Parts: sequence; structure tokens; C-alpha cells
Amino acid sequence: MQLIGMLDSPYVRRVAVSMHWLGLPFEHRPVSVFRQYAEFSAINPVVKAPTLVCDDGTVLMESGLILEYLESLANTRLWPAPGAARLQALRATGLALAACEKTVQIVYELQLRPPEKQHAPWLERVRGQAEAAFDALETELARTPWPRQAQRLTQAGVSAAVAWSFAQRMLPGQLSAARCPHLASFTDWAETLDVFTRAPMD
Ligand SMILES: N[C@@H](CCC(=O)N[C@@H](CS)C(=O)NCC(=O)O)C(=O)O
Repeated sequence: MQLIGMLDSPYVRRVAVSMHWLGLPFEHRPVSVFRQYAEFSAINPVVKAPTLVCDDGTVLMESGLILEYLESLANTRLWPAPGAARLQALRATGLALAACEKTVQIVYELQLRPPEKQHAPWLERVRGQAEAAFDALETELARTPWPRQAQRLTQAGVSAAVAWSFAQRMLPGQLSAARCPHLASFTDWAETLDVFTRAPMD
């Protein structure tokens, strides 16, 4: 299998970390959706990262769907057993993905649009949404701390840590650890795990 996309994309990185955790071997091809558009387009004309090229040549996209397929191959899941813990993990993962989406929108607005075409009310809106998602994640973690054991990592832990690291990298100084201390501390721990260090952001 080939995982296509740069690890500075939180969506690519959550898939890469999950693949390591699931023990699925893969070739990572760090092709950029921006700087290597033509090369990416030859693999997936939709040019979405992550793209997974399966062993039979099927091309998948959308990180959640890719993870669903990968979990079927690994015959295990990065989710708690059905019940209250699963529900909490689904909520936290949704918040992490929303935080990623809003952070990406800020980055696109600031980096892809010329300054005179940037729309301040839109930026303010998505910044508020990103902050709301991170604040809600912080509330979840403060209420029910996640276990710091590699074997008890869940998709919520992977996605939340990837989202926080991504925002720290892309919006330096804008979301302080003091605002989300539980999330920042959990991320510091997660980033030391083998499954994370094998999928570095740069
Ligand atoms: N919902 C998608 C989001 C993927 C996404 O937006 N990826 C970005 C890179 S971070 C991308 O492909 N951008 C290029 C584009 O949308 O044209 C997922 O979970 O995979």
C-alpha cells in the first residue's frame, strides 16, 4: 500500500500514525498537493491528501474512510469498545477533525490568498470555530483524562494530538498551552510515542 501526501497535513499524519499503530506496512510518498500538483494528479486526479493506493490499485481518499478500510485489514480498531467510551471517542475525534479543518481554512486564507483579497470576517469566524473545537477538546480531556499508555491509544488520542501539533506549527503563538493545558500535555506525551515519531510532521 502507498500513502500519498505530506505529513504536515494532519489528515495524512493521522492515517500514518494509525497505520503504524495498527502494524500495517506501507510506503509513504510525500507528494505535495500544492508544489507537486501534476505528480499528485497522476495518482489521484482529485488531488486530495491523504490518498491511499491499495494493493489492488484502488485509490481511496478521505482519512476517515481510509481508516475504516485499514482497520478492516488489521482486524482491530483504534476505537474503544462500543459504549460510553466509544461515544466520547467519537465526539473527541469529531472535535479534533473540526479543529484541523478550521486551522487548514485559516492557513489557506493566509497563505493562498493575496493579502488584499483576504476576508477578515471569514478569518475571524473560522478562528473562532477552531478555538471552540480546541476548547471543547480541552473540556473533554479535563473531565476524563485519557490513559497515557501506548496500547490504550485511541483514534481520539491520535487525532487530538495531531490536531494540536498541527495548530501549534501552523499558527505559532496563537493557541497557547495555557489555554488547553490538558490537551497540550497529552500531545507532548503522544509525540514521544514510537507511532508518532515514525510519522514526523517534517
Ligand atoms: N476530509 C478530508 C480532508 C483532507 C484535506 O483537506 N486535505 C488537504 C491537505 S491538508 C488537501 O488535500 N488539500 C488540497 C485541496 O483540497 O485541494 C480528509 O479527512 O481526508
